[in-house]
Amino acid sequence: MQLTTLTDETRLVLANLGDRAFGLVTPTVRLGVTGLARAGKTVFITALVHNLIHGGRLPLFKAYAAGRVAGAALQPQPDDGVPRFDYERHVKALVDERLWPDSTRQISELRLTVRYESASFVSRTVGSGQLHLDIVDYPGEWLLDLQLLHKSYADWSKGAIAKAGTPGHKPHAAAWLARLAAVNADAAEDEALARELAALFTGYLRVMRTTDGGLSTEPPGRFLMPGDLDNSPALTFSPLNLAGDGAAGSLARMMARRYEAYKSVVVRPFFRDHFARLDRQIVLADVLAALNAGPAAIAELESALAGVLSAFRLGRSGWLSGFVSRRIDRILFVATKADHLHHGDHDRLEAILGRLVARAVERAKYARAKVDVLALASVRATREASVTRSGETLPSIIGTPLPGEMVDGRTFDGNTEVALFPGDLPRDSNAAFKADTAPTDVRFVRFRPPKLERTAEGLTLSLPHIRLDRALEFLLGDKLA
Ligand SMILES: Nc1nc2c(ncn2[C@@H]2O[C@H](COP(=O)(O)OP(=O)(O)OP(=O)(O)O)[C@@H](O)[C@H]2O)c(=O)[nH]1
Ligand SMILES: [Mg+2]
Repeated sequence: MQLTTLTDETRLVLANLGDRAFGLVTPTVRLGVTGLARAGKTVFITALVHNLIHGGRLPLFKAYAAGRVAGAALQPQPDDGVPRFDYERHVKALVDERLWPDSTRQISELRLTVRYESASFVSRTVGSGQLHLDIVDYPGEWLLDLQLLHKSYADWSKGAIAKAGTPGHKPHAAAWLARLAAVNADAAEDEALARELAALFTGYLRVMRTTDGGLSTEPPGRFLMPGDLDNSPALTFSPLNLAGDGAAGSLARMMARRYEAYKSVVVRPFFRDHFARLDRQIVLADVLAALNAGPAAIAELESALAGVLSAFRLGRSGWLSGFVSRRIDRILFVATKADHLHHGDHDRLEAILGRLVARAVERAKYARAKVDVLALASVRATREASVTRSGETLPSIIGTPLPGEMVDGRTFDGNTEVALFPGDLPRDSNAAFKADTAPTDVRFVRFRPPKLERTAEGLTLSLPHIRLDRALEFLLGDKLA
């Protein structure tokens, strides 16, 4: 996909030149945290910052483990027009109240400055020993819109209506589809009708997001997470059954105009300001939730991620091309919430994720970007134990289920722990993708964040995690060499 206008390109070049100029002072890494709704972006960002600021256990993050990281601190962020990531509130919720953050409703940004000592003598004597890490958090829904950038209104309409007719969608789309069938796209434009269709269409998107584990990935993302654009015309449109391009003044033309406005007012600036300037990317996917919902959800996740990832510029930049346009030179694919499984199953989770993003991995390698795939828990909510049942020893996990979660017919109150055998992922990762297989038999209970131990002095220790340090090493290790 290309950014379509010349001005976009020009602005990007200028922004990147600006970054470079300032970069002469302190090197900066813009890390893209990419993931659909509920994938675990906000928790990941919070855990990353918390571990670096509070001396977390990060043995595989080499510069840090070697004692070369002198400190990390939040600093004023570079973009004045974007709210600050509310790190303190998220930490307080996680650590003090043992609550997960709410779904993100607005964009926010943070800058973490890492002070370090270079491993090489030469850099140590000349190097600045500082690295800025800039990260943006946003509602996962918005990411779905990147697929729209290269789609015309006619193509999008056709695709969306076809999708709504598929078995998993049809029952929920019935009211909207029935109304559409009675609408003549060539009739005169009509604001009341546009509103009615947009409302019915949004209702369908909303139901899809709350059924089957809420894994539906139909854009436009702002219909469900409008941010500050609620009720604006750019958000009041719907696909239509189109005969042709529609005459001037027709409903079809009106809808197409609004669709294009949505792209130029909402999607393109979001992409240009936050994604087109990334240096590195971590792509988070809730593979376990998709596995739990079955092969259709896996297929949906696969195609949504492919659509999203095709929007990014990958590749190692030569000094000249790197000067003109920034490219993503490292990309890490991560299956989040791995603490829901016993560690014996983490390899299988990685294998399934690897299959899911295989095409994106190929593309990245072709562009000579460095790629890795990892199962991770940003915040580890469980511990492991072996439980013996009827003479059989089962690798189990122990955690506190969220209030209202059910395990074996028992409803939990949020204060009681349970030991649970989560089940095994399929040995053969292909099995998860076959349309005729049942959902994977893994028990997926939502746990509360962990209770943190305190030191003798009453200080809380850092948030526990699984392989957050490996992720940090991949994403930042070479920058602190
Ligand atoms: N057990 C466990 N649960 C996690 C972890 N990370 C995320 N979760 C769960 O996943 C939910 C979603 O995580 P968020 O970080 O809010 O996801 P997000 O990608 O920011 O979602 P949006 O803001 O909706 O786009 C949380 O409320 C937790 O229930 C983890 O490391 N371990
Ligand atoms: Mg979030």
